[in-house]
Amino acid sequence: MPQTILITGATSGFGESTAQRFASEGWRVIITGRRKERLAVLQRELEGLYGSIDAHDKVHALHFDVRDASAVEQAIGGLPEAWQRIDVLVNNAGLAAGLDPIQTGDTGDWERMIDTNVKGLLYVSRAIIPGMIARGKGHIINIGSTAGKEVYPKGNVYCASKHAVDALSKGMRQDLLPHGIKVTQICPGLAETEFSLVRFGGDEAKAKAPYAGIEPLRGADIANLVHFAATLPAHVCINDLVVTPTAQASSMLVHRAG
Ligand code: NDP
Ligand code: 8X3
Repeated sequence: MPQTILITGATSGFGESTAQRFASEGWRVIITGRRKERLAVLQRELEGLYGSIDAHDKVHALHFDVRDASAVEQAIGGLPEAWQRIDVLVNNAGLAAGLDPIQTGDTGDWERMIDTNVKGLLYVSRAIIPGMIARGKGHIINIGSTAGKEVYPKGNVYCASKHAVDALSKGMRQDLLPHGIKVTQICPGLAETEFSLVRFGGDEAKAKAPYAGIEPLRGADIANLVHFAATLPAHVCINDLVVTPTAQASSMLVHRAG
């Protein structure tokens, strides 16, 4: 029986690339996100990767907002029996909203980031962990950030939310230790996805600026690392993995061409 992976935020960026990577390796993939249309398109695309007549059993789409605790519970609790055994959970859904000094930050942006990046990750994990405990096996892969390792100017609340992911990854590893569940955190630096477009409210010029003059990370780079971490022998667990473009030494130290 192939293994099953559930990926939050599979409608773009790291999550979409991770779904493509695991589907192309024959895993059963549960894709989730808020954008229903994109989920439907991705589901069809992924089903095409299996090249077999039973592709319809290989991809399952769940449509929910990770900020809505009862929607999370209903979606995951209501999974058909054949999809309830989740071997790997990738807590990837997340965002930055705005880049403002603390004194002028938008409180709505703060709530979106904390509710998605911290509370959403908790709700999804809470819904999936009991099944992993019952089976004595599982792997949780949290997508943190270099912003969870150091704070940069105007990054305040986004950085705080990713520092929370760092703490929760450690806390999960401690609490789940007796249950044989692996917990890995992957912390990327600058990566060109829809992340900056979301952060800057759709302003394309502002969204391109962080990646100017460098070769940023791409979704496929992170998907490779998720796959690597998820396919190590049972006795080996990567705890924490920080990955940046070669042109980046820290949040504020980036070597740009030109
Ligand atoms: P994208 O914007 O490309 O993807 C974000 C994904 O999260 C989308 O699929 C989106 O789906 C989903 N998402 C956002 N909010 C919600 C929500 N409330 N409920 C459900 N799904 C949600 O960005 P990335 O791929 O770059 O980001 C993925 C993760 O990686 C985030 O946690 C981000 O903080 C982190 N990260 C990103 C880095 C970067 O430089 N790009 C670097 C380090 C970490 P939908 O809108 O359909 O719901
Ligand atoms: C995303 C990396 O540096 O844009 O988490 O905050 S950064």
